[in-house]
Parts: sequence; C-alpha cells; structure tokens
Amino acid sequence: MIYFQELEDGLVEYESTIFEDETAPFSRNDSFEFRVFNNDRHYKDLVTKSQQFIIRIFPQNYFHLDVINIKNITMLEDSQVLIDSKTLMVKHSELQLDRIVYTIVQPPKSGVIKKSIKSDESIIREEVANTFSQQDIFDGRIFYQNIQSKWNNGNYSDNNGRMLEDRFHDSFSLEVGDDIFRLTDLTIDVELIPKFITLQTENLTVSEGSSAVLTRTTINLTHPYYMRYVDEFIVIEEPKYGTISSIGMDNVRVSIKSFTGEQLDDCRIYYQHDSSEYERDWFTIVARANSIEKESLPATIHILVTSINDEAPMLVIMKEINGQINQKIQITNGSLLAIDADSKANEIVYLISMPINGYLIHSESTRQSINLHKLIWI
Ligand SMILES: [Ca+2]
Ligand SMILES: [Ca+2]
Repeated sequence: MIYFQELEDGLVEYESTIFEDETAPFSRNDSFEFRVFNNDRHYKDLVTKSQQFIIRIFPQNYFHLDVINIKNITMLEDSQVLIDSKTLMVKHSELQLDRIVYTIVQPPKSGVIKKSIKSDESIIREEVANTFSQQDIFDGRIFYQNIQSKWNNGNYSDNNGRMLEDRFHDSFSLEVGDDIFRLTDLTIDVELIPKFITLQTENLTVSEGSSAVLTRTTINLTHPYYMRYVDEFIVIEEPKYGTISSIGMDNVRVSIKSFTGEQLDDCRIYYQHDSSEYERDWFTIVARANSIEKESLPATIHILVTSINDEAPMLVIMKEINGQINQKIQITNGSLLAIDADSKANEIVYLISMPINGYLIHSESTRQSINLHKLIWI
C-alpha cells in the first residue's frame, strides 16, 4: 500500500533486480498493477479499476553510440566518392539505422556532401545534404563530391611558385544522434590526389664547362601518389649550351632525351655545360606515367652559368695612323681594337712599349701636345 502523501514526498522507489551482467544491450519492460481507493472507512468500496504502471529499464550502455567505422578518404580531386558503411558507421543496440542521424557541423571547404534521392522509378536527383541517416549510408545514397573550382581557381601553386599543400586536403565534421544520444566531433579527412602529375623543379648553378647532378630535389614529384606511377622523365626542350647525359655503370656519359626515377635516385643524370660563354641556359622536362597515361605540365630548369676567364683577347682591328709633326692624334677603337669572349672591355689591357719619336698619354690626364712620328706596340 502506498499513500498519496508518500508519492508526493518522493518516498516511493522502484528498484530493478536485473543485474548488469544479466542485461542484454536491450531495454526491458517491467510493470506492476495498482488500484486507487479512498482510505475513508465510510467510502472504502470506492476503488478504481486495476491499472498497469509500466517501467522501462535501460541497460547502462543504452545511452551509448558505438562508432564502428570512421575512415579518412583518399580520392582524385574533382571527382566524387561514395560514403559507405566502411567509411562511416555508427551503431546503437536498439535504434534502427534510419534513427541514427548525422548532422554536418563543419561542411567540407572544397566540396559538398550530397544525397541521391529517388524521386521516381527511374529518375534519381541529388541534393546537398546537411543531415542524413545511417540507413542512407547503408543504401549507398551519400557522396562526397570534390569541387576544386571552389578552391583558388584550380591553381596548384601560389604566386611564388610554391605548391599549395592545403589544396590537397579537405575535411568535414559531423555529429550523430538525437536529443538523448549524441556523439560530437566526428571528423573525416579527405586527401585529394591532383588530377595532373605535379612536377616542381629547382634551378641549377654550374661553372662554365662543368656539370651538375640532377636530383630528386631538382626534379620533385610533389604528390606521393604519383611516385609509384611515374616511370619516365622526358626532355622536351634540350639545353641550348649543354646536354643532359647519363653516366652508365662503365662511367661513360651518354647524351639522353629521357631518364628514369631510378637514374635520378642513383645520381646518374647530369646537366653538362658545353663551355660556351653564355651565362644562362635552360631545358624543359615532363614527368610521364605510362601505365596510367598521364603526363605532368612542362617544367623548365634554368641554369645559371658561372663564367670562367679562359679565353684570350683577340686583336680584330690594327690600323696604321698617320700624323704630322707636333700633331696630337687620338687613338680609338677604330684603329686599335681587341675583343675577349669572356672578359669585359674594361678588363682588356694593352701592354705597350714606348714609341721612339713621341709618347702616349691618357687624354683626360694631360693636355700636352704629342710630338708623334711613329707608334709602336707589342
Ligand atoms: Ca670563358
Ligand atoms: Ca678572357
């Protein structure tokens, strides 16, 4: 017997006798029957009909959602990928799959989450989804679509030619559950594989006539995905003042038009300068993955050549000059000119012996007249 006042004072409790280890991960029902009557002896026959008081007993883990799968995504940029149960799966002991509802808290920055909806027998339309259920995932209706045009106009590099690493990553965050059950901070990272083979090159400096080894730093495949596919680097524009050559096991250098990654790794590929007197050279390559029929955009390697002064001056003009007694005659390049392939004009020095009937002066240092009959030089 329970009195109204006892209920009012909260003195009545139900205690479950199901031990925790007995409970399956399901809720159970218990109940008791009761009737209400008046405690006044004059009216004690006034009794309600028997009623049932139902108690639902939840196991302790009932309020717990199990994350079965949450996996990051690797995919080609500008494509779409199905989010299946292997990528995202949360379970609950009793909730049906359609009651497990995901909400996108932080949407992807270079893509969208889409849900395909069957509006007719044959017509399937897609719409951007902010919420979806585990059942939708199970039915194969949820996609992540990458749209790179949302991101920086599709550029791979910034203004300084550096690769935009962020361009190859995206992510989105979800919550799952309802008012009672809620899991927050579920984040899926998306690694994006560029559509094109991304090739980044560094410039070289060589001394005139010498060579420089081409390395993986000089010729860099910036995305690891393509490392295993690229099997050839093709020289599409050869150097103007040198050659690309490989050094074989027999240490013989051979001029080549393509080379492999292994040759690069083994430091067997060289740029060889031809000793000409130009201070710049360049050549252009592409990386090619034959098995997947893909090629990088062309990349040009510029070469700064450190000049060596190994060329002697050559006398190109030597004309006799005629003058009168006591006349000062200017000697210019018109009558005396030497040129040098790798020295500047102010580095060319004329060694002279003294004339017999006159002398040479620097015109800006003296204004004396020259008594010149004959000019001799050695
Ligand atoms: Ca030189
Ligand atoms: Ca010289």
